[in-house]
Amino acid sequence: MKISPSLICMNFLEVGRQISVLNKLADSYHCDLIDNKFAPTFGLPTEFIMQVKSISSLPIDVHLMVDDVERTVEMLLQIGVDVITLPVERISSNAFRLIGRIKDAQVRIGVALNPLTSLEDLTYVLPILDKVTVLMFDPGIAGQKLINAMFSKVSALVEARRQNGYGFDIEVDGSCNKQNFKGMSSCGADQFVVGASGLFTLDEDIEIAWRKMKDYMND
Ligand code: S6P
Ligand code: MG
Repeated sequence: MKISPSLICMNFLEVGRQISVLNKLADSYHCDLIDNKFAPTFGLPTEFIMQVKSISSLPIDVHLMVDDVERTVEMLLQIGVDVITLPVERISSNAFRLIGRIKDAQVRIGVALNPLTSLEDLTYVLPILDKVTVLMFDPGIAGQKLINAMFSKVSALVEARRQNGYGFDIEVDGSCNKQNFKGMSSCGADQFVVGASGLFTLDEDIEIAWRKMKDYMND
């Protein structure tokens, strides 16, 4: 099981302190990049991602929620991030070209599915992915209610992986918190993006917040 804090949910007045604590606890960082077109808000600036990179050696996973995927990928390859998670809904005309470009740069490749996107859209690409991210609610805004039907999407993905012997990780993003964690993990998810409800609002002190998160995960 791997835990990836969603940095857009952190306390920006405490970035340095929170990152220095999370560096010792988290498995990777999840950075939402949003263009206010694909999803209705703005995400983290690339400058922020570069600064986090300068004070951490944890893998940085960038979750793209943008229309102009190709241009954004080029920027991220320049920065040198570790994982790029592409929006399935925006890559249909050049998915294999784009994935090839990312793989050639030795960067791990994930795709994220909006709640309405079905797994069939991934059939031909699943064998070459490092990670699939199931969005548990519509993209862009933190703190929304989880869509229950997404649990069966996670289970179907676990089954597809088992049947075909694929190697991708299965990540859940959105509303991963005390209420939903057990359901997510019993469906077979192996990577958990924790945001406002699952980590950052549990306590002002990030170390205590992390402990509280681990408590509900181990319950
Ligand atoms: C949502 C985004 C997520 C959120 C995170 C919010 O579009 O992809 O990464 O930042 O999931 O967490 P929470 O606890 O507010 O649902
Ligand atoms: Mg995200």
